[in-house]
Amino acid sequence: MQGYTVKTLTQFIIERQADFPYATGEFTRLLYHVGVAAKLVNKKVNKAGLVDILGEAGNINIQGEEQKKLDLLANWQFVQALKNSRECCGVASEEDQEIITWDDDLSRDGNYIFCMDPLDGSSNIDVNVSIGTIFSVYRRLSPRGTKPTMEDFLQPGNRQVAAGYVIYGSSTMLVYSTGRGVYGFTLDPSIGEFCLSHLNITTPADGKIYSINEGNYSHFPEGVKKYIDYCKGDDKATGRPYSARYIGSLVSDFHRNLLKGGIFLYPPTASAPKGKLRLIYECNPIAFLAEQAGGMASDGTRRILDIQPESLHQRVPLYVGSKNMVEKLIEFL
Ligand code: AHM
Ligand code: MG
Repeated sequence: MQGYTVKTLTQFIIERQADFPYATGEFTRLLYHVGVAAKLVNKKVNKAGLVDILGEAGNINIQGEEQKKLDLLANWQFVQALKNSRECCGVASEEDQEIITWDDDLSRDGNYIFCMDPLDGSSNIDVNVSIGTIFSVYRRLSPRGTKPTMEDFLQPGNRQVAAGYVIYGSSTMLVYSTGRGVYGFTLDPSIGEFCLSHLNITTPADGKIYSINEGNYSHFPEGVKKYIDYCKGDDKATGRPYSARYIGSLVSDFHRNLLKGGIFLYPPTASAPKGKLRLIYECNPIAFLAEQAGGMASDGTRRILDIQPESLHQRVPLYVGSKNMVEKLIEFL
């Protein structure tokens, strides 16, 4: 009989549990539930073209954007999974103005805080372009057995205990890090399991891709304009001109650049003077993964992971990717 050996996400996280001193299995259970929610969301994303769940749900989310139905479904699915895990005491989500907490004793006893963008890039849903879930995990600061407080959620990114994303693309992948390298798992739909496919991902120190919504060029800071001009310049020695690649879906743009080498930029613009992307559940997890893979993430002056958050839905400029490219950009800024 012919078969093939796979390492599933569940197996992998159980094996890795021993990496954490005094590991009790709580974190392992939390990640397991995240994997289950990702599979359920994947099923819905795949079916989106078939059933009538496409289109706008009619509500406006806290950022003033129209929420798509799948955003709401994904949000609900992850919140349920986190509640069921009993290891999470509170959730911050792009789709909810306030933090989510539960009243039962088990949840209040949970040690972890979960921050997420349940379905990022949702404007791409209707046109069959890859979208993603981004997440970030912290240990709570407030005592166990109590309701979490805002302070638990406003921790700088350097305190993340784990971060990751799920990309719903031509294949579905879950990529995560607990601070000991970055690992990628590809969903095998025939067995319904995420299987280890990318061991210890490292990103090239140099790349040849720049990713930015260049339509906003006239509104960019001077340094960013000059850097874009540099990317387009002709110089064999540095491999320029670079290629421009922009999907408009952060997870997909970051994932491609992570594997191939490149820089992603979301600078301040006239309509978004502080940048568009949210620090707590978009920039921090992406920055954590970038650094774990050997890359770099900055807001232009500060390391993203060292920014002290001031509010749940705060936005910051984001420059992330291959180390030498981000450093070069900072020279221009
Ligand atoms: P969303 O959270 O409302 O989906 O917006 C975030 C998305 C990112 O995925 C992407 O990088 C960015 O918005 C694209 O913005 P723009 O259309 O301004 O280029
Ligand atoms: Mg988003």
